[in-house]
Amino acid sequence: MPESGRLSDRANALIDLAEGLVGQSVPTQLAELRERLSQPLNVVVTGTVSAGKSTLVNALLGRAIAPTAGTENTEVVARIRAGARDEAEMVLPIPAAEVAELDVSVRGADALLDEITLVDTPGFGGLADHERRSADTAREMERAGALILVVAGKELERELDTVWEFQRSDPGVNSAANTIGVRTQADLIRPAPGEDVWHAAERAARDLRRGYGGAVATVLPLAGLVAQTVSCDALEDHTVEDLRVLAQGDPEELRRALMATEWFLDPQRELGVSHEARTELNRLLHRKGIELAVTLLREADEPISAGGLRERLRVRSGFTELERAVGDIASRAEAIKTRAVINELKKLSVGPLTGVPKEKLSALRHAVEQMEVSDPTLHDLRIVETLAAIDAGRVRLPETLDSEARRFARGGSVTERLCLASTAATEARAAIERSSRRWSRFAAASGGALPTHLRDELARLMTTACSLMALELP
Ligand SMILES: Nc1nc2c(ncn2[C@@H]2O[C@H](COP(=O)(O)OP(=O)(O)OP(=O)(O)O)[C@@H](O)[C@H]2O)c(=O)[nH]1
Ligand SMILES: [Mg+2]
Repeated sequence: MPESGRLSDRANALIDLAEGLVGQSVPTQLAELRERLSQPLNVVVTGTVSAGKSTLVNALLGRAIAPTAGTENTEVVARIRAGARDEAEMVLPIPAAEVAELDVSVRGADALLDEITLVDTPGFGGLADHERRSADTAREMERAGALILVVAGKELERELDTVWEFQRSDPGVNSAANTIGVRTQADLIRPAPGEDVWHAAERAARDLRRGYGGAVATVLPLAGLVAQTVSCDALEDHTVEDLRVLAQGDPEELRRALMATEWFLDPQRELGVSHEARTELNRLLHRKGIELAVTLLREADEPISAGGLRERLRVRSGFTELERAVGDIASRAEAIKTRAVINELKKLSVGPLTGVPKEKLSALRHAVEQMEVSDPTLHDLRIVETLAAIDAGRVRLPETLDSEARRFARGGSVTERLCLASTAATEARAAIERSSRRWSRFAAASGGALPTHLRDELARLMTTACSLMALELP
């Protein structure tokens, strides 16, 4: 089996080995595993009807491909992946009754689609035909490699069930680490008196995370429509000029107009910006997004350029954080898929399989276990998962240990992980020893809020990571 090179090569070599040992007994299963490994990771976007799932998908793609609307809209599952042909324009409307699902290939897509396939689903809890659509979504969950749960209000039992089902469907692979919660429509959250809107959004996201208990480690607030508009380059310079005019006008007048969409769009109203321009602004940002943009323009010490405003909206909408979280999953896609392969092979190796002698099964089991414990990338994934479990329990590690564990979880070179100034092996060896001792002490120390099993697990993983790193040194 190759000791170096891409993780997927090593996983394929493991499947080769399985083929030699037990192939005749389970040929289709092994072919499926190979197929799964070669495809991008399925990231399924689900949640309540009309929460803003398709809007979020478009924001991540940087193109408005998935249809969005104010009433139940996504009729079928849409699988959006990188491909040779560009089918983005032909997507809809296709009558739901005529197709079971849509497979949309996007050419020249964002690098994100090299690693993942985004799956937009109709979600749960709609009115029309909701049994069938919910069943479609549930089926999609079985093929999910990661989950983005989009929620626009308080947590619902139904959504939590979905998360549990996902995590239970493949226990060694799916966890809080590949589940992202998003509290969307963050712009519509009503702040407490004197509270900043964004502060209120962060609070709502925290409440949601608490509501979901240990199932979701991260819940990010997102003003989805603003995110989509900025990410899809739809906020043009002339629109920014209109926002500037609004920002320079009478603040009280604008505040009152923005209290209701109809008031803002009232043709009789004088705000210095035409009715058409206001309609366009409302389509792109919604009244709350307009309010946010105007506030950003007013608050700036120096005049902001159009590009500067777009950048600030990107951050303030929560999109920067979301993009980072999804990017993290994309960068771990190969490891997540490999873990799934390992799990399946492990299940096979427990047997019995018709016509396969016990010795061959135990040879397979041995090879699988060997890869599981010795592969640095898979090992990093376990650190990620343990950190997610710790986050989900809302416990904090001591600062130094926390940042060290997160550095290890990100992977990278020995120098990066240990945060060293030089690449000298002697220095690295000493740092590895120090780190290993730190984690052994951490394991031995008792007390604190962290549950013992998580403390032991993390300490064990970190000391093993140190040993694996030492092996990398010349
Ligand atoms: N103000 C505001 N509006 C949003 C946000 N996200 C989505 N919307 C709007 O909400 C409506 C529904 O958004 P979609 O993205 O279609 O929602 P969905 O969850 O895909 O809906 P279905 O596919 O019908 O379940 C659209 O009009 C969006 O423009 C947000 O964060 N803030
Ligand atoms: Mg939708």
